[in-house]
Amino acid sequence: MKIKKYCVENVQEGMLQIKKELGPEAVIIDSRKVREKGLRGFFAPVKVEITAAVDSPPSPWQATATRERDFQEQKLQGELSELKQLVNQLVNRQQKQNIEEKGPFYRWMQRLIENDVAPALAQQILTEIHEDFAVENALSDEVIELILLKKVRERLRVADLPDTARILAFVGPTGVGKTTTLAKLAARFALYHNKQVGMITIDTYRIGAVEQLRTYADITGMPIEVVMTPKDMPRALERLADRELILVDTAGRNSKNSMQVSELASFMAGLPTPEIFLVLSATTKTKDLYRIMANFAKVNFNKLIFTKLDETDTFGVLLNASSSTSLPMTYVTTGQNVPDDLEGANAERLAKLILGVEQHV
Ligand SMILES: Nc1nc2c(ncn2[C@@H]2O[C@H](COP(=O)(O)OP(=O)(O)O)[C@@H](O)[C@H]2O)c(=O)[nH]1
Ligand SMILES: [Mg+2]
Repeated sequence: MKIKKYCVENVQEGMLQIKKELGPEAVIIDSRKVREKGLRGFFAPVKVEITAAVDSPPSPWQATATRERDFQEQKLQGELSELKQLVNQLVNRQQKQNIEEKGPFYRWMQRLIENDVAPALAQQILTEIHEDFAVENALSDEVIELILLKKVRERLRVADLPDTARILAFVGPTGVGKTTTLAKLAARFALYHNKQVGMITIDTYRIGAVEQLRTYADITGMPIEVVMTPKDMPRALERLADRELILVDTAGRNSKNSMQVSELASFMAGLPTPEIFLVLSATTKTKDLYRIMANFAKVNFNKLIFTKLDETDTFGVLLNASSSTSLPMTYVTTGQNVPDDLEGANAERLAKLILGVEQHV
């Protein structure tokens, strides 16, 4: 940097001089009024002292280095902004793709799946809503919830027991609550509907299980017949000819054992126009549930009962079962108490449980 002082008559004159000597880049860094020293100065007009500065001109090699640095910097800036643009494009495309993949009803899909509704079924329900009602944004959460409830309700097949039903048989995996449910229904029909109820048990594999129902029959004074082979069935039915309602208990068959299921089917074939309930637990995994339903198909069950609703917080399996078969659900059970913990299947209430709108059984 070059610094120079000028003592001039006035600022304009100074500026001209500075520009001429130091060039147009020069800047004034200070200016003040001064008098010449001595008596002469006292009478002479006041002068102006101006300090001006200018950057010394760069050496040729420095100038080249600076140009090179500027060029590199510019290049880098260019590359950076190109990269930024590219990243933005990628992010936008990814976001768009996510929305397309997940769909506008994604969080409702999550809610259904969290409640154990089979993903394919959840997708199907939401696609229907999407087709009917355009986009999610147009609908409030309350409205979407109502539409979902309606869709779930429609898919849940429920039906009362037909008035004509006389023989009710209970089949299903071991320990789901067949005997308990039978006892609940027997007590209800006898107590609340004044029906003459009889029982048949073909629970020939587990002696204890026969005893379970026999004890119950003894307490209630209901007649019970134990059937050992399909051939014995007509005789048992004959002995219960005066009964308005006959409930048939079966041994918990391992549905993976197809011979046992075939045997069960031959017992069922001996029953005149029976209502055959496949009893399933609400705690069953969906995959197992599909397998159980397929394996018991031979038995020709025509209604479903879900037990142990009190033992789970998610109820999607009820919907999965109901929509994978055209068969209706008739009862659900909600605890071990005989005869209290049993309800007629109510689509409205079950839909609320399945969606998690209602938490408790
Ligand atoms: N928590 C609960 N337990 C149940 C329900 N239904 C049956 N149980 C219990 O499940 C167990 C097996 O029941 P049981 O009727 O013997 O099953 P089965 O082998 O299918 O005849 C027993 O301890 C029952 O008290 C229900 O709805 N909720
Ligand atoms: Mg049993």
